[in-house]
Amino acid sequence: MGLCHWSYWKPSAGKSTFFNAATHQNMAKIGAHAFTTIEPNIGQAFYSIPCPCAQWTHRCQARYGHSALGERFVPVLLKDVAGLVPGACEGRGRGNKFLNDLLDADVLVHVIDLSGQTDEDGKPTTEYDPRRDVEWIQQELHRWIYDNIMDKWDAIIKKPTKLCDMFTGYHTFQALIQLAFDSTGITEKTLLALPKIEKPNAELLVHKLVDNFLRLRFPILLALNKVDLPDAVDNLKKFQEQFDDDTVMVPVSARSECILQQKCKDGVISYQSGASHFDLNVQSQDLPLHDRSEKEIVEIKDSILQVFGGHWRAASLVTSCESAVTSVCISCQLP
Ligand SMILES: Nc1nc2c(ncn2[C@@H]2O[C@H](COP(=O)(O)OP(=O)(O)OP(=O)(O)O)[C@@H](O)[C@H]2O)c(=O)[nH]1
Ligand SMILES: [Mg+2]
Repeated sequence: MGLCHWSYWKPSAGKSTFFNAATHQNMAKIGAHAFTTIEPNIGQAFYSIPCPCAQWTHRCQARYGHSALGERFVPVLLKDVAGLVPGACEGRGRGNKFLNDLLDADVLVHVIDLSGQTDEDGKPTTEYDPRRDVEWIQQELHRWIYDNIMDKWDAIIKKPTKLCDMFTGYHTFQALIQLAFDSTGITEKTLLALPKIEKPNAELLVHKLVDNFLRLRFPILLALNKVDLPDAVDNLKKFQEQFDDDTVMVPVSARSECILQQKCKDGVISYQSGASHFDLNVQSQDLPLHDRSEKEIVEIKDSILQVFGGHWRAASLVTSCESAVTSVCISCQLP
């Protein structure tokens, strides 16, 4: 099994729907109200990497985990956790229990409701700016680690090397912690001088250190969900304008993907996840399709597949983050 990816964040953003689509199962319960998920759902998803045979005329004969397009599927563990609400680090919602649930993750998938129809607590609203979710969630993560450090500040001042130990509890390795200190410019000399630094300056240094640690320890993917709803396209433009190329974000409609997968299981269409089209099966063309059902897949074709191409980009999302993790490992000179 490869990396662990935790699909997370505020209630009703579509985390469980995303989980079901990525794992090709209907395991997670979905609901139009906040906190449908309490206990985490854990399942296996796949991402694709190019198989060497993609460059040959003949495809290799791998029996499992191989597509006709010359891709290999690599398994990853995906976990769908309960929603996070602002103030979690002060105990709101499931509080620190939620944050502690994240510790086993290698990559965090931030599922965002791009339609702006849910507020930060997951309650129905209109015209909510989903970019705010990126901010407050990063603040929650930041405060979780920052507060843990500052709670022990008196002890750290007495023995400054203890500051390094404060990061060992986040299921990481020593080289990554070292990299966070290096990128903040904290040397052994800086550490030893810590007791003499004025408190506000020390706080600034710790904020910078926590930012660098978070960036390295928890690469984040933004899954911009519900792209099928009104306002989502306008909000997508705002995201593209505000965030730089280093931010990994992909528009998705987890609900549409679940519908296409189900229609495929029912034999109505032929469809491969990630493809930019589906074919109506010859046999089903003769069948009288249920009106609503037909309308639904025609809408997905027109508003999702034709606009966003192969919209189900969980695979490429994960691949992008895999490279983020790999680059951290390379920077840390790990195998
Ligand atoms: N239109 C649309 N609705 C979606 C999409 N994904 C999820 N939903 C709907 O959003 C609502 C919440 O979905 P869930 O997957 O249960 O959300 P969640 O984030 O797991 O919610 P909690 O477990 O309560 O934190 C449900 O009514 C879903 O049908 C999507 O891509 N498009
Ligand atoms: Mg859920």
